[in-house]
Amino acid sequence: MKKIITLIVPISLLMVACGSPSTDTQTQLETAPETETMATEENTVIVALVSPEEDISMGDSELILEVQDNTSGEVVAVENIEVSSTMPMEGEEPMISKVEIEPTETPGQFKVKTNFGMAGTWNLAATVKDEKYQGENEIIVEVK
Ligand SMILES: [Cu+2]
Repeated sequence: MKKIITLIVPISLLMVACGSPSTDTQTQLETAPETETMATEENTVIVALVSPEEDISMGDSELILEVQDNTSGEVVAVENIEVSSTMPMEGEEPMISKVEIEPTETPGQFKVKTNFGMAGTWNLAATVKDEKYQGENEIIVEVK
């Protein structure tokens, strides 16, 4: 009889021990993500290609990129963006093109000069580092 009792007691202790921490985790999950989402959505921007709207040809190219609020799509007047222009190549190093960026008269819009040396898919990797706004995205360009 004594043996059976000692076996039952440790099991019920284990069940109690497993039960209480999981309720703690649940309350933490309910509060934490809410504040995180609010903080990032307010400050996240993307860089979008606004011109040219038509096909882009091989060779020297002049593009207009615009920094936009990730939620509303409105132009955000940041002062600087970084852009790299690369083409992934099968079995080789990616092709990398020189990129020149100048601000335009419209705040939040930038003139980007690059050279697409080959027809196909190019990636423009854009980064915004601003005191208030942050964003990083890729613009895929199909060069004809
Ligand atoms: Cu290539």
